[in-house]
Amino acid sequence: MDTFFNSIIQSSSCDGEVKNIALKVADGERITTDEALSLYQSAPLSLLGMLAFAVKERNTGRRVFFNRNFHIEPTNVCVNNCKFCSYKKPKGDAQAWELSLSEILHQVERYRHSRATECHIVGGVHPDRDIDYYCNLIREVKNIIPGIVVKAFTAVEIEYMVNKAGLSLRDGLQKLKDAGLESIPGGGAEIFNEELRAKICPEKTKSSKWLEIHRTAHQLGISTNATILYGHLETYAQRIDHLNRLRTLQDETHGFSAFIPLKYRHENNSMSNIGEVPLLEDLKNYAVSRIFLDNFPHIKAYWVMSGLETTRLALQFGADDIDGTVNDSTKIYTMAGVGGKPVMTVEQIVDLIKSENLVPVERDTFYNIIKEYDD
Ligand code: V47
Ligand code: SF4
Repeated sequence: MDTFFNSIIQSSSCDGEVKNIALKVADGERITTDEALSLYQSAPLSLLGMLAFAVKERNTGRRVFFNRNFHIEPTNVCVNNCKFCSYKKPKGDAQAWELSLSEILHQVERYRHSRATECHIVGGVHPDRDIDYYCNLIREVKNIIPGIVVKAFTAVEIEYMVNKAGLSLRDGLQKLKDAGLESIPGGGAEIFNEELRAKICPEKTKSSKWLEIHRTAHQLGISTNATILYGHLETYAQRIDHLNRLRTLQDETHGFSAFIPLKYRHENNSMSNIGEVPLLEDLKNYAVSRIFLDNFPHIKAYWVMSGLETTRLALQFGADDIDGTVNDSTKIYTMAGVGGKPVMTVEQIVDLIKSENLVPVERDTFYNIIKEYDD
């Protein structure tokens, strides 16, 4: 560890316990769950930022990754009733949609010549669709844009379609893989603590099943992401428990690419009364996630969810990825009250990253480098 860094830690005003944890982090040592709790509870934000940025720099230097992607949301009709969800609507509701295959493919056509490398497909758990429908959808997307990576379906959608087909998890995932599924997004993780999960999303895939789905995907060579939904009723200890279950699985499989903290957005859902946590919590959460998840290659600040100003700051607090160009067909966050259009050009992304004195790097889904903007 560099002596300058060491002297900043020694001279910081925090207590001895936090100083010792900071020295451990600076030395590249793994921290325990109790130490992560101390960081949440007692570490000054400036120290957390410095440590998280140092960890990020050790992993990926001054690079910040993004990709050219677009989202498809086939439906917002869903068999579940998550209390934080502003997106799900009952069949027939004026705000419900159930796109037909040809409507979806019409959307995909718009990106035929866009140089997009990833098609992200996620939606509600529709009661009438099945695994054959989704396998066909993947094949058709790849027919229109050969070579595009289809990153699709949260563990929640996968559990439902695999059960409906009467397949084992392994066989269901293999079938999706054979159809062209190469990556699974991180949604549906929410918060693993069973008691709280039962309160905020009672019907959803159980925590152990979410982890099993990702474990099996990793075993089959399908890369995945992981998320946490934070800023609602959870405690710091429950956040750390969530991170710890992910870190433990990652030690076993090494199949996660990125961890994505998702801040609970409060408009138009049945938990609206609890409001949203302040920016300070977002930054703390990025920093502790970067420090604790020492085996996760990337921490993503999903700009569509966090907004551009928080995304900028997140890059100074350990995040090294901001997702991609996206497009206005994603509605999860606009319906939950996040303003602005969820679409950025590559130029805007590059400018945003450069304005933080960092180096924009266009990547594919698997973090292979496509172009480094280091001029
Ligand atoms: O699982 C739903 C979240 C997730 C709200 O893997 C909410 O690259 C906040 O997982 N406030 C789906 N969050 C989105 C997701 C995702 C997004 C972008 C990239 C990737 C990736 C994954 O959205 C759900 C849930 O946790 N969510 N409602 C809300 N009101
Ligand atoms: Fe359905 Fe997903 Fe909304 Fe839950 S968060 S109700 S699973 S669409």
